[in-house]
Amino acid sequence: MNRRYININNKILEIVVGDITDQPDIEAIVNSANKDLKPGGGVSGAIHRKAGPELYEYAKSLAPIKVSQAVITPAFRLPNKYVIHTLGPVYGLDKPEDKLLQQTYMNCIRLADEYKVKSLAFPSISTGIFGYPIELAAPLAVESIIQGLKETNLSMVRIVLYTFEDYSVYEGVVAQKDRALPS
Ligand code: AR6
Repeated sequence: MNRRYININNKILEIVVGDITDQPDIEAIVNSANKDLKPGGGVSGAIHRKAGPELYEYAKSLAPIKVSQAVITPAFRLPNKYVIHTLGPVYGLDKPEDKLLQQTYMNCIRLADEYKVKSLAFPSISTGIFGYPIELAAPLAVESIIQGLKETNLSMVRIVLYTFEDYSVYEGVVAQKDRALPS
């Protein structure tokens, strides 16, 4: 199994194994960016490669961004309408990292909602180059997204995990939340 969802007030939180740049049924994808919104590596390298050079041309006028801030651009050659660029906390450097990570997710969801986006896909923010241990980041990500779904008009949020190992960490968190939900 590499896909699972839970129902939050008739809205969906879904986790999948995949590539954030290959989510054609989703209106907006989130870029785990650097403060200058440059292509970089990891998720942001993949997003800029697929979107084309127009993305950086457009995004650079919005930089620099602060930790947990979110900004929105068109998605250019990606199969989505928008890219929401955000800056997650660097583990061990930006404090308090748990609050900052939660705010990062919330600011993306609120910005998506302002743009009337109904479906949004996140990568696992800060758990690559920024070094946030995924076991600590996953529950914060899932809790923030559940809160965001409750507070906004979004109807679905997908978390796209790059590896089965990362997916199984999130799967454990989602399974626990599912058991705690009223049936
Ligand atoms: N689709 C989905 N997930 C991915 C993909 C992909 N194509 N590629 C990597 N991941 P990272 P960060 C996973 O490093 O830690 C960048 O250079 C990856 O396995 O992209 O927030 C920026 O420019 C990991 O679990 O983001 C910043 O400088 C997760 O996505 C900095 O890295 C996040 O990995 C941001 O670091």
